[in-house]
Amino acid sequence: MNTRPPPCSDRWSRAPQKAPPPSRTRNIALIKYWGKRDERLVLPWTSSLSMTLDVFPTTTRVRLDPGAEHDTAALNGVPATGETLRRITAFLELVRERAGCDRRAVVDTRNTVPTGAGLASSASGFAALAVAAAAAYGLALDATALSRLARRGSGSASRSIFGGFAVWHAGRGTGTAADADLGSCAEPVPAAGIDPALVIAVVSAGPKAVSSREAMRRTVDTSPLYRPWAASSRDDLDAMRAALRRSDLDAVGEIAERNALGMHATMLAARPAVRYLSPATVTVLDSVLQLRRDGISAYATMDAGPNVKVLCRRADAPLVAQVVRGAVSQGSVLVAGPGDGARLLSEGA
Ligand code: 2P0
Repeated sequence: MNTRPPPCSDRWSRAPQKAPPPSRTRNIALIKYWGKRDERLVLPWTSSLSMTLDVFPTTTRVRLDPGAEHDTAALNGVPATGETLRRITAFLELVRERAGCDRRAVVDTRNTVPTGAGLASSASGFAALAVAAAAAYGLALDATALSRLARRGSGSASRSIFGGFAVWHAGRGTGTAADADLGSCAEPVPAAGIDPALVIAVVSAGPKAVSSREAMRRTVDTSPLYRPWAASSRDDLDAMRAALRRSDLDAVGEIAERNALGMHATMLAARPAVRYLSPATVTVLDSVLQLRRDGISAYATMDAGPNVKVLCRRADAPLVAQVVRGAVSQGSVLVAGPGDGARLLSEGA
């Protein structure tokens, strides 16, 4: 068996996919990932399920630099430093180990969404970096292997390798053995029968006070509500998959909303509490309740930030967006649909 790694390459690579249409790697979880059982390997306590979006693309270029002693990275043209650069370098180390190549890399990432505002920028960032870095270092990885690799950068990135709906399996155990074979990775979930939209209310585009990584750690370590939520989240996932199979958007939305509210309850019960939701969040949640009272299927989900994503039928999205816009005094509202997973762009695309 030939176990030699593929040769280093100096070519540029970019992820994801060809444009137009733009690359689409951001995902919003309908069953949340919240809490790791193994921090180093980014193994979660529970499985999660998300929809990859057709908005906010991330485009990442990776070039190997034979003369460089360190990796360098720029986010929207600004050199990365501190924890951001450390995470990128740690991720590139994984790729170098697998490729048997120690050349340093130059990473250039362009995000079209505010970083750190609870709109899942690390998911798209590490999914794009996984695809681009694997190509630059000459690693031929299938989607499952890319998902496992992306997970090591940021858990939710494992789901962004796939388009549409994807489930990230928690897997079992801890340590390197737990990551053997298929381990913890995402796979697509067929959901052809529903035509969903997510109306995204950006009530604050500022960076969050507590990183999701720190907030998860604190929740797992101190919240008395964490274990009950994790147990109910496993049931929610089964119910969600069944709802997607029968194309039942109302059930999908109800399960997503209760799962997200439960996740935020676990954080509120952490010591000290983590509270991402703001008064503006609650105002949008009220407008979603009113939509339902008026007979419109609309369901909310929130991540590690105050912004609200409202799941509805695509046909109802203009009305839902109008109502949500009325509830958002400052900020913006946009409509997303299901998008493609992370892919390589051809140079010049
Ligand atoms: C999710 N979030 O499922 C959940 C819901 C936020 C709330 O995944 O520590 O940036 O890098 O694995 O992936 C945000 O967490 O965390 C996240 P790390 P990540 O989308």
